[in-house]
Amino acid sequence: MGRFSILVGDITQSDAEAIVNAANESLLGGSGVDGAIHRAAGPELLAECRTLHGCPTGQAKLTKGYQLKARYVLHTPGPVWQGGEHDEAALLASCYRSCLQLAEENGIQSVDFPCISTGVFGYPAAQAASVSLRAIMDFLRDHDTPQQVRVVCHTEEAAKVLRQMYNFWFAGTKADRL
Ligand code: AR6
Repeated sequence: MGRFSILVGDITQSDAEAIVNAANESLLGGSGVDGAIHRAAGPELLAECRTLHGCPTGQAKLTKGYQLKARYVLHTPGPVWQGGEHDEAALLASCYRSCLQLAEENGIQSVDFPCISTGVFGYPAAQAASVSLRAIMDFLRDHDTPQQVRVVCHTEEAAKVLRQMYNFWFAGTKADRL
């Protein structure tokens, strides 16, 4: 197994050292994966989030995982999709990078990501997949920590988009066809 993989599942059940929460700038919870993570972690997570006073889009903040299996949660507000010409790609890439940087700073060796911004925030799945893969693979190329990064997709369809994108850009598919 390499350092990177794509799977289908419920990120609240993840056994990674840290999971990423696709949050909003308030960091005070919401629907989607954010709601699921807060429900699974219990009320102490919200209590710690209240002490953080929010987080700008594209940045990340770390909390404990409380009742989750994951020891930590990396909270990052993704960009709201506004058609693609409002810095969405740079902000989305920055979410992935910020989480990985924070993981590295804290010696966290395994991180599971959801597909940030692709639900309520409306980022088209294929475009988000290409941005997220590039950001993750660039970081892994340049850093030894974390040792393992996974994207946990909620649906098989989302995983298929990511796998196709990964195979095209990073698994030699392109070179094989030349
Ligand atoms: N495990 C893995 N992935 C999941 C899970 C889960 N349990 N639940 C949903 N997803 P979203 P966003 C996927 O809407 O677009 C919240 O209200 C989902 O299928 O959770 O970044 C926040 O508070 C989708 O692919 O996050 C913000 O206000 C992906 O997670 C806003 O929504 C992200 O969908 C953030 O919107």
